[in-house]
Amino acid sequence: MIAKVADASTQETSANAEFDAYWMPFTPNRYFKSHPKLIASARGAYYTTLDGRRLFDALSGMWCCPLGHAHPRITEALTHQAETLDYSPAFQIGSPITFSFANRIAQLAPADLSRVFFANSGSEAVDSAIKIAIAYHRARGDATRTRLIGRERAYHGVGLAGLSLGGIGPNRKAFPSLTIVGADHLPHTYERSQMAFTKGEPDWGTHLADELERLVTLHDASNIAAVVIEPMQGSTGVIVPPVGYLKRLREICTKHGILLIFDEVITGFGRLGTAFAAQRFDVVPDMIAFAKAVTNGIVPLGGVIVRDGIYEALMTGPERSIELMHGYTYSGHPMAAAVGHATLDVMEGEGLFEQVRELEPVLADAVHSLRGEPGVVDIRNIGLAAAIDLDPIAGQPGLRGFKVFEHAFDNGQVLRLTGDTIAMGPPFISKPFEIEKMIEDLRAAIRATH
Ligand code: PXG
Repeated sequence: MIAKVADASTQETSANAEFDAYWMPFTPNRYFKSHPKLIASARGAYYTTLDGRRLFDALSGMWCCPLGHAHPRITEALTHQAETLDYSPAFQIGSPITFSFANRIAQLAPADLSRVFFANSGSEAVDSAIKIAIAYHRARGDATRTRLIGRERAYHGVGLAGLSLGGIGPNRKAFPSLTIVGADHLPHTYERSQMAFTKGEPDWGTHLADELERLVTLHDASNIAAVVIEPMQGSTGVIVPPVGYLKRLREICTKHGILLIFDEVITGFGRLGTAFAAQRFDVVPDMIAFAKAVTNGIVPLGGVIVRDGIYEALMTGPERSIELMHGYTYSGHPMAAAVGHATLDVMEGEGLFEQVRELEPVLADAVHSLRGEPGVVDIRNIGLAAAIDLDPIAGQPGLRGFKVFEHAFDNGQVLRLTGDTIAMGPPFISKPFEIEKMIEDLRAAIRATH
């Protein structure tokens, strides 16, 4: 089929051959290709569309660009590294920049989480953490510990392990045979009747951590390798953990010898005002999976930070034998390490974790001022993350959220949509007035689409 080829500088094409080949991820492809939303460039906290409109980046890319776009320090690091060492093999050979970057991440991590395994995405980070957990138990003679515990409403990426642990029904629906046998799920902690419009951590729901005891009784601790948890559930709309919930999970895991893995792909590197959510909630997990903001989203990078004892337990066998049969062509990519260094230079040099803490009440006050707007049924926030739930249009779940998202896109900002939930995670470099404007523009979108 020869589709109509239109001028790409306008967004008025309905069917456009240019769009045929690219199968877009997590996107309604047919709708997009007749209603394209195209970004031409980005600088600071703003995108520019092909037709020249400026849009506020209300989700920091996809939670991954907290320093904004085209940061000169990052651009410089990228250019310099490309000219110095653009790639070197990841297995059996290393480059100093990867080692120094791992050291730096380890320094930011809590307690004795001091070993860093690199991957390229959040999905791979989760896969890697799970393989390390299972290998660790096996190395200690606990080879039956292979079962995994995730949570309803969780998102751990799209790898087979993350899919199995994840708790988002529609993501799993088409792939029942691909989910790992043995992953069970804790209940999620969201109960609107108990916590609607809570600022920060809800008081209700701590008891839901005790459901882990029930799963331990069901499966037996001797079969369970790890519990994998997003400290704050991001993708399903900023579900903030109940007060004390994560501490309780930690206690139960410790009691039963189960590893606790925090998936900090969204919360890692400052989103909650501390390097990791582990520090904000004062809970030390056994591993932290990270990605996204570690390189400000500019070069793909993910990884796992592992407690020293786990690494040590795996350092066995003959000196020249590989201790963990796992890794990626791009593990520890020098370009990613260079950009990661630059990202941390900026985060540390400009005190951006503190800045997030200063902006948190600005976002909280602004977003909670939407209470009472038509169809707003809940508002949640923590750190520089917030979400609102909209009452669905009868019989058409998701349509209301989509309309708000599109209205916002046409009127100055890129929000995040999941169903009838709108999420925001503005860049750390945002000014208070920009956060307030983001909310006022959202208010306008809510009113216009009601
Ligand atoms: N774990 C968590 C907690 C995530 O949020 C992944 C793993 C997977 O990462 P990769 O790099 O494989 O995509 C994620 C990804 C959103 C949104 O708007 C969230 C993600 C991705 C895209 C959009 O909520 N999270």
